Amino acid sequence: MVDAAGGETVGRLVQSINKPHAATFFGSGKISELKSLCKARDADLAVFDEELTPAQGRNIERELCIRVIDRSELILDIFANRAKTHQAKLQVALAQLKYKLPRLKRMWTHLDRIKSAIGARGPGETQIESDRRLIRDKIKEYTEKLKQLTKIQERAIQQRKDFKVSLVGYTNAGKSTLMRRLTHDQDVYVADQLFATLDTLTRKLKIPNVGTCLLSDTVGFVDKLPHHLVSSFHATLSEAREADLLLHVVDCSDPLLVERVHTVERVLEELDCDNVPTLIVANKCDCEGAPVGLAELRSEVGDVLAISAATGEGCDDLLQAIQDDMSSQWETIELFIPYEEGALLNKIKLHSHVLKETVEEKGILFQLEIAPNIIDQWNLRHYQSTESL
Ligand SMILES: Nc1nc2c(ncn2[C@@H]2O[C@H](COP(=O)(O)OP(=O)(O)OP(=O)(O)O)[C@@H](O)[C@H]2O)c(=O)[nH]1
Ligand SMILES: [Mg+2]
Repeated sequence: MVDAAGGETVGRLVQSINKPHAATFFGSGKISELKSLCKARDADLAVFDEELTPAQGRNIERELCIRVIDRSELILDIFANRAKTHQAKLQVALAQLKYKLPRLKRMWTHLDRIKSAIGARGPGETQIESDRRLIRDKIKEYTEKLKQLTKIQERAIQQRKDFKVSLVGYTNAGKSTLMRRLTHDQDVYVADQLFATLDTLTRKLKIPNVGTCLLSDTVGFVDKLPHHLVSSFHATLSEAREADLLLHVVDCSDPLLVERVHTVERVLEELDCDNVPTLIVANKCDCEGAPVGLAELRSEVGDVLAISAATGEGCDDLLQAIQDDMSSQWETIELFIPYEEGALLNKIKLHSHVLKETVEEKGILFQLEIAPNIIDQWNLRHYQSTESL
């Protein structure tokens, strides 16, 4: 993950501990070992793959004499670098401010030293207070802005009449590649990097026999995603929350795929998306380790759809599954369409399952199954037969 932030890993130290040391996370022996390693490899930065408390960060930094960051800060940094749109930037900035607030003291430790030298509560203290106030004001402002954006976005999504499908999943699982494959849109950004996609992208997708749906590609999740970031991304993930169907894309060549699936499920729950019908799509079936992963996934979550977004294998079955899901939500309705509405007659036949067709003097009486969104879109209630079902 350090590479994703533009850094180069020069050394690694692992220790399994049941309970982290309250003051320095690792015990003093391990911290000395880490200090020597940092010196020997001339490291500029130490990254902890866990969240450190503000005090731990401060203490370790004092011991190592180099900058120390934790997993959350690293993830926030990657997100900050990738954010392109106003909304994504605002979301990351908000998460960074919330992260920073309890850690401000650490940034003022140099003033602490001066303070002790002159023996008084120096300017550092007041500066921290005013910085804290400034950050709190900004957090309030950004939260308000994001709330507005979320509202606008949710309203816009709810107004879309089409069936909505969202791609969700762990970062690098192949969501954007699948989006590209299904929509034939070469502009979808695909990359072998963490968090390649930060902004939701929505495209129309034709589904044979049942009309169009809206397919959205969303930001990928990761283990121990900073909590502030998850809450900030509420707006970006409106698409997933408002979806009629979620496609949970899993990289079945990933040895940690079962953990990844649970991570994604946990984040979806946090984002109130856990009530949306979900289909697990096992991607990267063309890869070497895929059969083992696929078997493991099946024993964990039951039957899944195996595909390869790269080669296209299984994608027709996926379209069929979307089609089945769309049509399972169809409504049975009886409509009387007069002959003068010839164009509508043809359109209806094309986008519904006609159960019964009775030719009458002035038009045709249909009993059919059709998507609720099409009924609204074409104002079909207007043609509903009085004896309708
Ligand atoms: N072999 C193989 N590679 C794939 C497949 N699907 C995607 N990839 C590769 O996996 C990497 C990640 O693909 P993306 O589509 O960017 O993944 P993503 O899920 O959108 O990732 P984020 O946007 O970071 O969440 C890229 O290098 C893709 O080329 C597949 O079916 N088979
Ligand atoms: Mg992507």
